[in-house]
Amino acid sequence: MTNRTLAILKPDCVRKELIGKVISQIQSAGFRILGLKMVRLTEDTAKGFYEVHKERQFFKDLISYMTSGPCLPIVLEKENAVEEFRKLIGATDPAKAEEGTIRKLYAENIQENIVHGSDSNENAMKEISHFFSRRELLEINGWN
Ligand code: 3AN
Repeated sequence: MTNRTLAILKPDCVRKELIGKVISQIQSAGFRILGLKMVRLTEDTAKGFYEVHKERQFFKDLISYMTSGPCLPIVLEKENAVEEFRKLIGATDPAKAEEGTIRKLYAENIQENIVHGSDSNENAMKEISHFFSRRELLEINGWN
């Protein structure tokens, strides 16, 4: 089934000037870009986005990293987008990620891991709506 996922090129991706390389790899893997913007997360947005991790000991560090600079939320479409995108980015910990994956190629460590990908269709829909209104996606490519 064709579906959507939310990618975020995280602040380390922007700082390391890897935006072009990572987007190129995403497009070469057959994902279609339905929406893309550059934003600076506020503390509240970052906390809302990562709410599932709020009890974890790394939560505070995660929020300060994700608010440390601009990032790029991107709405992607493909057959089995969620699963396929997680394959393309590799494991959360780059040391455990497969060769050729985005995190294996570019990520520093388990926290500064370059890119986010939704982990289920349900979360993808929620995460997309954190950053993109239906109206704006409808305006640019007829998708709502
Ligand atoms: P993924 O991004 O692979 O879905 P999650 O959802 O478990 O991984 O974690 C969300 C983010 O939290 C990760 N991308 C990473 O930045 C950070 N993170 C996850 N686990 C750790 C950890 N053990 N130590 C530090 N940061 C972590």
